[in-house]
Amino acid sequence: MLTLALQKSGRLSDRSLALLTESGIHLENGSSNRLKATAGNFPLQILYLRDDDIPECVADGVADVGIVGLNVVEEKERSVRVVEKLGFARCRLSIAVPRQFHYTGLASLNGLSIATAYPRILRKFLDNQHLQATIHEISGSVEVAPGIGMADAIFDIVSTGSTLMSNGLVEVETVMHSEAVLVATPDLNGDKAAVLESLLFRFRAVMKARRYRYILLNAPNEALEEISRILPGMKSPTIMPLAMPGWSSVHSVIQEEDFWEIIENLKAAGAQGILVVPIEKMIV
Ligand code: PRT
Ligand code: ZN
Repeated sequence: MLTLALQKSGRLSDRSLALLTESGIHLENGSSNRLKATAGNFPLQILYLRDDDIPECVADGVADVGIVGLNVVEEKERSVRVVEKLGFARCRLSIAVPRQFHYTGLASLNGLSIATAYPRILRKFLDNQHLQATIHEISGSVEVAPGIGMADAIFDIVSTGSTLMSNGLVEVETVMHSEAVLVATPDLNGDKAAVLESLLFRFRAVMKARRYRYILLNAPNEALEEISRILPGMKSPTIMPLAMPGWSSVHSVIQEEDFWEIIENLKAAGAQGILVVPIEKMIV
């Protein structure tokens, strides 16, 4: 049995649970005020914790693995192994200054006081850049610190940037990029390591499928060569004759990020009746 620590409630919770569900893992005794749950059909137990406690619990072996933001892993400096990036809760940790501040580059940070809930990550950055700034550690609402005269600048999580903007702040340096990651105790034993491998296999199949789409289209036979060039597929596209002479149906797999460009090229090459559908799992 493997023990997985998840955030109890917050920005990581829904997506972490969705990843389990899409991986075919169903949790029992999942009532709302829960501390623990077990999976009915997979050797997995869930511990629900605050995200800040997850690196320590995994490092101490209270949980074997956990899902937490990379920013929290780096800040806590516990001995855990990052096993996989999970592609959600993406954000960056940046330094921001008031709009009226005349920022001309890193040297402008010398002598400032910077408010943050991530003092260790900020300290490392300042030391690496040989900058002298004072770190003012606060735990919440960091973005209000310059407005109330508590600090000159802030170092905080940015996603869309709208929190900074509504507080009259401008992002001037991005220090790190973060996303949810799967972390593990460094020395998992044989049985637990095997369960982790099988969990990872499922997570990877789900994550890969999310990045791809299945595409079906009809095309005149003379366009097939060009269309096969546009649609490489996992090996090569599947081509089947239609009942109508001179026409074929083409099936393939495309990356979501290339979607619009590919569709335009396909139409220009003569494709018709294009259907694009999600893929549930993808094992290559
Ligand atoms: O209660 P618990 O301690 O478990 O949760 P928490 O309140 O500490 O964390 P939570 O749930 O807010 O965030 C969990 C993780 O989500 C973070 O550690 C990040 O890894 C990730 N994440 C992704 C974010 C954001 N995006 C985000 N936008 N965490 C926080 N924010 C906040 C940020 O602090 C700022 O106030 O959103 C604001 C900025 O957002 P924009 O869109 O206005 O730029
Ligand atoms: Zn937290």
